[in-house]
Amino acid sequence: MDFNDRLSRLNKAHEELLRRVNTAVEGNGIFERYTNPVLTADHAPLQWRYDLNPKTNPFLMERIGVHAVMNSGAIKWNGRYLLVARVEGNDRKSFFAVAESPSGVDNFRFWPRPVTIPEWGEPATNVYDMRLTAHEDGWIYGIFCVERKDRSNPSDLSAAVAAAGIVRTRDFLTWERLPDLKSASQQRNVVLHPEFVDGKYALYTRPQDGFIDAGSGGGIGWALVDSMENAVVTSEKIISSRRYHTIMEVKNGEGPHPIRTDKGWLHLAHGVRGCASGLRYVLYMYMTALEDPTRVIASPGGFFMAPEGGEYVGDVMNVLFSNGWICDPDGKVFIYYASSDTRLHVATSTVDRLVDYCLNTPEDGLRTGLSVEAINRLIDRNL
Ligand code: M1P
Repeated sequence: MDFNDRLSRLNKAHEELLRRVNTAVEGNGIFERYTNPVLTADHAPLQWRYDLNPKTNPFLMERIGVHAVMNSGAIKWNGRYLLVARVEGNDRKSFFAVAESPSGVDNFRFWPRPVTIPEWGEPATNVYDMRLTAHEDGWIYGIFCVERKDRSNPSDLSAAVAAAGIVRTRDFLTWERLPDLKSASQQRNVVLHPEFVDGKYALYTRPQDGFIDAGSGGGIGWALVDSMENAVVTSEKIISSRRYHTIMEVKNGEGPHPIRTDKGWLHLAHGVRGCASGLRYVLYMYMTALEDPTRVIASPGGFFMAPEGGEYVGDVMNVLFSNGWICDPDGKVFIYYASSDTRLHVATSTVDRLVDYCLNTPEDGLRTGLSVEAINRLIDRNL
């Protein structure tokens, strides 16, 4: 093997992947999917994975494997589309890395180094799923899941505790770590609302009894906290509830922070149900009132997006998950969603279309007879 030949082949293939043009595919009118994922494990820079010195790596072998790139926070920054991606190594550890694109749908490139998140308290075993919020206080906050071993249960090797870690930045290079969210229960999928509410910071929460099980946690919660430097949840109100025989029977969680529209706050979330093949994760939407973000004003029934084709297959099958979207000033919306905990895709829509979807899709009637009635009403209008 010629080291330099192999290196130039690797570089060429990598550059071709990064320059690949993405095209929209016509869909259901609500949003468009795209032909290619926007980020995959293969997008990780070669410098992260290979020792490029022929003396110490004569076979030019991969030294550190990157296994997946998935659930990514998203933000428009200095005119570029920025993702804070969850990158997972072969060692199962996730970390964050910034990738940027001029278009939002293709040519995403990772910045040279992954993000170094300062530790707080007991060092995290794993971190993932950062939600970004450019808050009206002037900071850009990232809230993410911090996983640590459950020390109270040493004999169960998979026993873990989930908490919400908090960082803030102004440039995505320097990150200030703040204390983890204090809450009576474990927390995952915590998201910061972009505006003060009653002079306080507002959080979407997801109280859960255990690391995996939402248990008695009723759904997506809402909590007001006095400060982000010492964020303490004293009471939570459930605003998007889990229900029997729905797409969110087992659990749900807020996606990115909601988008402010003339007609209300537009929310993207994930819902989970159990089936013979395990847990099925789909995306759903809802809207809340501008003057009271805890009051649901639209609840379209069923899923907004579910896995399709190759999206079903991956490390954790049958999963769509989103924790990032970007709304451009012209109303175009870029929805970044991961499939099967393996790769990241984009779908595009507009605020007008998403609001129309939320306001005009029938609610889940919670029983089959009402689903048939809804179809019959539509047929009647079409006659
Ligand atoms: O594996 C599917 C998802 O499982 C978890 O989601 P939730 O918090 O709703 O249980 C997270 O680990 C998420 O990252 C993952 O995509």
